[in-house]
Amino acid sequence: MRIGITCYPSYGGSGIVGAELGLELAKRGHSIHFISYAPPMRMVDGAAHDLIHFHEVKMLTYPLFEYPPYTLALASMICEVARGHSLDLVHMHYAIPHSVSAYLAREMSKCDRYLPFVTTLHGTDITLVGRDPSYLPITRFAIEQSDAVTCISEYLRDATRDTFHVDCPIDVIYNFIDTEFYRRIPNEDARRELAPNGERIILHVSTFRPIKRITDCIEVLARVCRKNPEVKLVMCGDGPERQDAEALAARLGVTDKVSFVGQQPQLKIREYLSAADVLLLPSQSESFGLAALEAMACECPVIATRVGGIPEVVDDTEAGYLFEIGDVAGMADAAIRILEDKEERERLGRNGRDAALARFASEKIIPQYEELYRRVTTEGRSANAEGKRERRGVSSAPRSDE
Ligand code: GMT
Repeated sequence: MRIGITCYPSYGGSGIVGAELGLELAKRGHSIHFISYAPPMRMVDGAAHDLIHFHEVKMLTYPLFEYPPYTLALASMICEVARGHSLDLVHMHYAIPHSVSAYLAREMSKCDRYLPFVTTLHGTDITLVGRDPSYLPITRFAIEQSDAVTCISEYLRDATRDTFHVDCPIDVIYNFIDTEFYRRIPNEDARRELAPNGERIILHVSTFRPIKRITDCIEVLARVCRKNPEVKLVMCGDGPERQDAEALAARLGVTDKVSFVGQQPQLKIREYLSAADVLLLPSQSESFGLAALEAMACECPVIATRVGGIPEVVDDTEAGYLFEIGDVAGMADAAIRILEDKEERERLGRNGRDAALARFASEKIIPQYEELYRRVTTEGRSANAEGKRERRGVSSAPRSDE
């Protein structure tokens, strides 16, 4: 198939999933066209591949535009790429504004041919941004107009129904992981670099947004240090909360126990996960928790919050331990237990790896997307043959904003 993919090209989870999906589909022989304002991060990391193309959305800036209309430039580009490369469908990651652009592109192309679009919802496009009154009506419209909608966890599917009162089908397709790439590769040099005196390592990986509650990592570290000073916290990533976390570390007297290593490429993240004794993910909200899955694949136990889709990914007491939001005392106690007990670390690590292989391996998840694509393109072809497409059903359920 010839598939267009739009995602944010940044370090965020939806961008990673969109890019990785494209790379996996190309491995399976599909021709992939990324359409965005910059190449997706993981596409840059990944090996060049004949079947992978990138189309940059360029935008005229003009003094009249206080807010340049990216949605329109993206719609134009989707339309052009779809025509020029005979795309079978386009797949939008994160609804806002991508699915609105795809809707416009489908309308624009419709005299030629029907261009189906799939929307994958990732999290804050529903739970934070999409539910804001400024975006709610257009997000609901884009969801309803999608030829197929997927969510990355059951939690997010339910949140989508609760927030938007849509009754179109929503498939849950879990995020996936390349278990060949993400596996524990012991590397003593890397471990020594992070913990030169043989300290145990707690790792955090995120975008350092407020929703990630990274200051909780510092609180947990300070509590762990009181019991076991032989510990290091490695903070991987970057974002708006970094300064606050650094300031808190100084206030709590643990600056020398924490390393902020910045944003890192995949190879380095695998190295950190292979060296780490525990991954700490104290998020306020998480629709899936890709960092937890990456840790599990690398046999690294997970301590996380019991929020959103995390319990669907991390089996509490099997692959790690889950706590209420802000329960830094509970998280610290669990970390101390895990750091002190090699057998427990290995048990949790093994279980995490087994779960990653059994439930989230690319080989298990990518075919679900392929099946969905077959479905929407078959429906699209029949609509095309009829020369028209019935307007997609609009929900009759009561709406929270009406
Ligand atoms: O950061 C992003 O690109 C999207 C982000 C979000 O804020 O919605 O991440 C979401 O998508 C990831 C990949 O599917 C999930 O692993 C994250 O749990 C999810 N984040 C939230 O729900 C807060």
